Amino acid sequence: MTERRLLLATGNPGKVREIRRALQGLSIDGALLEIVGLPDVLPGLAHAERGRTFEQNARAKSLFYSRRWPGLTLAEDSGLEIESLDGAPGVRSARFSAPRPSDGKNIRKVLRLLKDIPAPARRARFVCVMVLAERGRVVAEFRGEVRGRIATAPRGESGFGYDPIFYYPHLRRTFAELPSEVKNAVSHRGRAAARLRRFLEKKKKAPSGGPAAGRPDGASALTSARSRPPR
Ligand code: ITT
Repeated sequence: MTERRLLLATGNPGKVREIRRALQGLSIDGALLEIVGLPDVLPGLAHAERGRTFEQNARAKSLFYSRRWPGLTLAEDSGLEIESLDGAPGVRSARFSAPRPSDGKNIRKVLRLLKDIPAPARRARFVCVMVLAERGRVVAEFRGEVRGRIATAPRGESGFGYDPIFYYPHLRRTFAELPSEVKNAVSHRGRAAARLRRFLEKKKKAPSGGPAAGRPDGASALTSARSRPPR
């Protein structure tokens, strides 16, 4: 029997919440898309990240888990790029304060490194690359970005990771001060997920497996969602 459940292959609960919300209510072939997480179906399995780009890491994660799961598998790699730090922490965002990283320590390290940098030069962006794979093959890739600035002190309680110091000028709030549906509407992950959602909606209507049919390398489906620059 065909596996109709989509595996959301991430160990980060913040990502799980946001991606579930972005895909909620999506039905494929008349049935509501069921999303399962790693602890539900592949407990105890972990994948070490080694790539130098978000694309490499997202592909590697998605392919790794898709070889162990019979249905569609979605993984994503994301992070914060700070202009005055030459793009750091980038793909090292989760482990920026290694050896025992935490969101709090990561934030403190960023604030320390930027302590003499004035507001206009604190430009940053969040990037998210999602890769949908099936049985060891990439089906499609989706990229989302959002531009903002690094605040001088943390503000807000929602979200996760660097949200308390990511200031989004269009709404004059840090991401941690936004309700999750508002963050999802403008964030790197929300933008990538909106593209994924449209792709899955089209895929179900296409008779022969969808727009990526015959082009499973995903290059044809690579799509990007960039934000407007900050005002
Ligand atoms: P998985 O690999 O299991 O998906 P991870 O947290 O290790 O989980 P990444 O390697 O992609 O995932 O690291 C992403 C990090 O980037 C994340 O831990 C945060 O520190 C940061 N980040 C990404 N998106 C974010 C967001 O929306 N808000 C705040 N921080 C974010």
